[in-house]
Amino acid sequence: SKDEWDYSIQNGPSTWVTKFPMAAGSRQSPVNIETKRAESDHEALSSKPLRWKYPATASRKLVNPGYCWRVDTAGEGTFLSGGPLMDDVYKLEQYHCHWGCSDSRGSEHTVDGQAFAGELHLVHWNTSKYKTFGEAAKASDGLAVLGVFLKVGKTHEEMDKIARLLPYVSHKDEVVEITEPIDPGKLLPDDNGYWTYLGSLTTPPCNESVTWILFKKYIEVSHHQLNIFRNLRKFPRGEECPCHENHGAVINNFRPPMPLGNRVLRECGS
Ligand code: SG4
Ligand code: ZN
Repeated sequence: SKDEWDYSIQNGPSTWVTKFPMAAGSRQSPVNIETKRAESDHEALSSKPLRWKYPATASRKLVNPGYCWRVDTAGEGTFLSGGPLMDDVYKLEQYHCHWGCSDSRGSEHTVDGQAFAGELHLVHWNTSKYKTFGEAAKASDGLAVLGVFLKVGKTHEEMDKIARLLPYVSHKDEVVEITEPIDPGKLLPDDNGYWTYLGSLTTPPCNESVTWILFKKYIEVSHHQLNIFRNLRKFPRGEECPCHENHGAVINNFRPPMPLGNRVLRECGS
C-alpha cells in the first residue's frame, strides 16, 4: 500500500524515496560522524548547557509497531532545552530503539565509520513554537532527538525494565501499560558530551525537522538484553509469518548513513 515501508530488500531504505520524496533531501539522517570534522564552537553551545527533566511517571505504554519497540510518554512535566536548542523548550513524545542481527551492527549513526550494537532515540518536540507533535514534525526546528549508542557489556538495570516487558508485546500492534516507573533519564550516559547537526527522521516520511543530539559516551546493555529485542516479531499474533526470513524477527531496523554534505557538525564536551 501507499505508505508501506520496512527494512527488507524489497521495501527497504534504498526504495523509500519512491513513496517518500523527502528521503532524497539534502538534510537526511542518520550520518557518519567524522569526529575530526566536528567544530567545537564553545561560545554557542556551552553558553547554554543542555538540560532535561523527565518525571519517573513519564513512560506510559510499551508498543511493538512491527519495526522496533517504542515507549509512548506523557509529555507533561518533561523538558529538554539548551545547547543547540537554545531557549526553546521541547517535550518528550516517545523513545524507541534500533538494533542489528548481531552485536557488530545496529546503530543508525556511525562514528568514524564504526557502528554500535544499537541506538536509542528520545524524540522531543518544540512546545515553544508549535501546538502539536504533528505540526512540529513538519517544521525545520520542530523536533529534537537525543541519540544514545548501545554497546554490549553489562546488564543495564533501567533497560531491563523494558526487556522484561517485551515478551508481552512480542507481536506487531501489541501494547502493554507500564506500571513500574521507567525513567528515560536513566537510559542516558553519565557524561553529557555530544555531537549535534541538523537532520531528519530516519524513517519515512523522513521529514527534515530534527535537531540531532548524539551523546559521545555510549551505554552498556547485555547481549541477552539485545537478544530479547531481536525476539520481537514483525507480524501480528495469530497471523502466519509472512516472510521466511529470520522467522519475521525485528532485526536490522536501521537506516544506513546518508551524506552529511555541507552541513555543520558541532560538538560540545568530551
Ligand atoms: C521509529 O520508527 C519510531 O517508532 C517512530 O515513532 C519514529 O517516527 C521513527 O522511528 C523516526 O524517528 O528518531 N528514528 S527517529 O528519526 O517519531 C516519529 C512513531 O512512529 C515520527 C510514533
Ligand atoms: Zn529512531
